[in-house]
Amino acid sequence: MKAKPTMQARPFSAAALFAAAASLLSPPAQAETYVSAPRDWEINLQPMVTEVGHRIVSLHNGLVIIITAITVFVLALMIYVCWRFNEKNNPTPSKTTHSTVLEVAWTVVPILILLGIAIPSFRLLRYQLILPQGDITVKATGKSNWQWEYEYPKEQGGGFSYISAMLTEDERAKAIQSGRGTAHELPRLLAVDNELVLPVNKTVILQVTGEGIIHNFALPAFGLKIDAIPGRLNQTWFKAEREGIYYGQCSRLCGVNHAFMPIAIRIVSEQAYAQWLEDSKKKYGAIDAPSKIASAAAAVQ
Ligand SMILES: [Cu+2]
Repeated sequence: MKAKPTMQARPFSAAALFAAAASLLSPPAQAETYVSAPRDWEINLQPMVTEVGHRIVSLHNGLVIIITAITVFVLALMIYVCWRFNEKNNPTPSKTTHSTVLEVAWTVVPILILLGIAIPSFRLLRYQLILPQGDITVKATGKSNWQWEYEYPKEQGGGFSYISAMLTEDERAKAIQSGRGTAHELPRLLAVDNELVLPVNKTVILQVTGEGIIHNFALPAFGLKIDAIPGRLNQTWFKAEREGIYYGQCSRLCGVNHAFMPIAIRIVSEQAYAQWLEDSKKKYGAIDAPSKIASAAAAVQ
């Protein structure tokens, strides 16, 4: 499946023209990278790449069917009542004030509908909230200066942490020019300087916390959304099925730069991940001190 463009340039936008020109000048990327980000005119959920995401989509689709059926039923009922019981068609109105059968029915039927929604909904929550055995643990901290910090534990070949910040217009233009990625791969207001890099088809345990203010780590294509609360360690998990760049954003109103703290996760092959770990240890300066990441088992209990 080929990736579709996620952000289409608005006509006559100088920045977009510049970005397009820059992408033409940049050396061609080795292979097209799948990019998951909001698209123009998108009305549905983003294509999902995790099991939790697939389940969210099927629950969502089921709910749309139920909502549509209820709306059509109520509308049809109202139209029928307006026509059948108006003064012309029904000159002598009935004096009925109670109908036990009807009252029981309109109580029991909604209860059954709600139960039908609640059961799959709680099943999905359970699947989402009970952490499986993880292959990799990483920690994301929402900082008080509206940036994310990612930490890789030493026990898994990491032992470093780094800050991930949104690229400004200038930085983005430079990144495109330097061939780091195309305009499509580095969307405006979503591309960051240092992405969270993780391997494909591995269960990742993600620990999320905040520093100073409450943020929220949300990644639509993973069906992932979890609060980053100071003094609290939240945990969630995902297993991405496809390599690519996945964009999300802080989803808790957290202050002046709330709109400018995107989340970028790059899912790569296992070999590329091992290589990235090695390079990053040099780049970010691995420390020998024990990792600040709590062991998953300790945090669960
Ligand atoms: Cu935030």
